[in-house]
Amino acid sequence: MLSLAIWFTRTQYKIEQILECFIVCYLACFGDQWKCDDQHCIARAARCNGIRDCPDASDELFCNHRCEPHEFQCNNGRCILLMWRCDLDNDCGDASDEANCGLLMPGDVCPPRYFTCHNGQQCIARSHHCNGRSECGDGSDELGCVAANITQPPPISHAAPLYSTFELTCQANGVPLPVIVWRFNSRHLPSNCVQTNNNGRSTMRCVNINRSNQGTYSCEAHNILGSAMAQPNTYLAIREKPEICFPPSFNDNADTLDECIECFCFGASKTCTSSKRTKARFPLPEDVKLDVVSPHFTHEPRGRTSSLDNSPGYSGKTPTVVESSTASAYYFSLPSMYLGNLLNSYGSRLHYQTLSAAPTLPFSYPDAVISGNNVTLVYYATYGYGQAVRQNRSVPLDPNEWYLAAEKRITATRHHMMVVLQNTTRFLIRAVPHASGTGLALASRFLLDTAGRLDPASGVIERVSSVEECQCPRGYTGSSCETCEVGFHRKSSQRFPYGQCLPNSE
Ligand SMILES: [Ca+2]
Ligand SMILES: [Ca+2]
Ligand SMILES: [Ca+2]
Repeated sequence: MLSLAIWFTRTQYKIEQILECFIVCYLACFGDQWKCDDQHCIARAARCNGIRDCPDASDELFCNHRCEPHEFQCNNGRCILLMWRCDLDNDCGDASDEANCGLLMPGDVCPPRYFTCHNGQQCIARSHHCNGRSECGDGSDELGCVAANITQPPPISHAAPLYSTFELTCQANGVPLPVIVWRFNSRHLPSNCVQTNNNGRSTMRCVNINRSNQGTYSCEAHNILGSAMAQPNTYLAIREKPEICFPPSFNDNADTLDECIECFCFGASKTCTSSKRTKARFPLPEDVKLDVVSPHFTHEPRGRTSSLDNSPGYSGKTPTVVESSTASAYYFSLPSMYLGNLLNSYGSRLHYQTLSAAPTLPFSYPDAVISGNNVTLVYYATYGYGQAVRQNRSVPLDPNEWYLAAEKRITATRHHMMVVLQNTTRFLIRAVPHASGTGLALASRFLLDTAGRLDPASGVIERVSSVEECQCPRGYTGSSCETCEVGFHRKSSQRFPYGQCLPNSE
């Protein structure tokens, strides 16, 4: 049973609707016309044309004025706060802020523009919700009032190709539900961008973007108790190159189809794009102790029986391996920081320096070894070790430059590299003899490039386009769907060589 007060409000609303229809249907101007303040109709094109067309000249009022993004432009040209729209107060003067406020839907207790008191017995004007005075009999219109605040800001940066669609989302909280507004370079959004709001979540979408869309997009939330600006703002960089690769392949950096990389996604998806994350560099702290190992290779020129020797740990100061290095190959074993899931470094490089290396090496041992998931890959540098005090070296995590350790002549594939990087258990860098002839040349200043978060201070917008970002089905997570969600487990089968994430109940 509806209370008498609500029945009265709803009946009043219906009479208003009929009245409004009467006005719209019989008294309003036609669609291509504009209504003067004195109710005359003039051609829409005559508004703000510099000529007085309305008897009261209202068509030439507020002409060079555009309201701010967080304001509503009344039909009479005035600007009022957007949050004042549809709150049952005539803020515009011509009541245009109270028109087109939606319809009473099935299930609604109170009509649009009203706040429903919690007891369900009363409707009050929305302008009275959280206004500091109690209008609901139960005081519920002043309960739980919270100033607008941003709960999920848009990302700090985004790069999108010319003529593509660019989308951002921003989420806000507050009671009353805040109005969310987007700005571009602190002003109105460009004409090819629109925003849609749904229950505190706002999506801003720009279609067919061009060079003038490059700049800063910001999100702000307003309600009667306060306003909040999202931090950070999003900087959109327009990439001039057109898109070449489409699922099931990707690579924002490709110039030709040959450079497209297949979506791997560990067999769970065929839809992926280049990672939207920007390049980060992870340095290895200089005080980290590197172990020295001497692994056995199946194709080693002179067979060694042990797979790993018992070399003492490397202190990072004085080389402790003093035997002649001509009979075997020694390697610095990278610590756990550079092991585990390295998928975000696919296609990137590991940089380091060698100090005072001996110029020549007797055997063609690999310069780097990487293992994971029972696959071992080896890398041979195309340049030798110089005698310089410091020589910059790097190892690319690009499969085309690696071989299968078990079969020296077989080049690694994307499959091999992805499987290794999913859970890297060993990453070795060749330790070469010191120029003095005793001990090993130190390796230092390790840096691993990866798709990480952007350092806000650097302002660098470079992206790691070789890393995939897959659209994973339910149950999968990770940029390459490489892990199962909580509540799921991985099960291998002939049809799913990388395993399938199944609910724990199955
Ligand atoms: Ca005019
Ligand atoms: Ca109003
Ligand atoms: Ca109130």
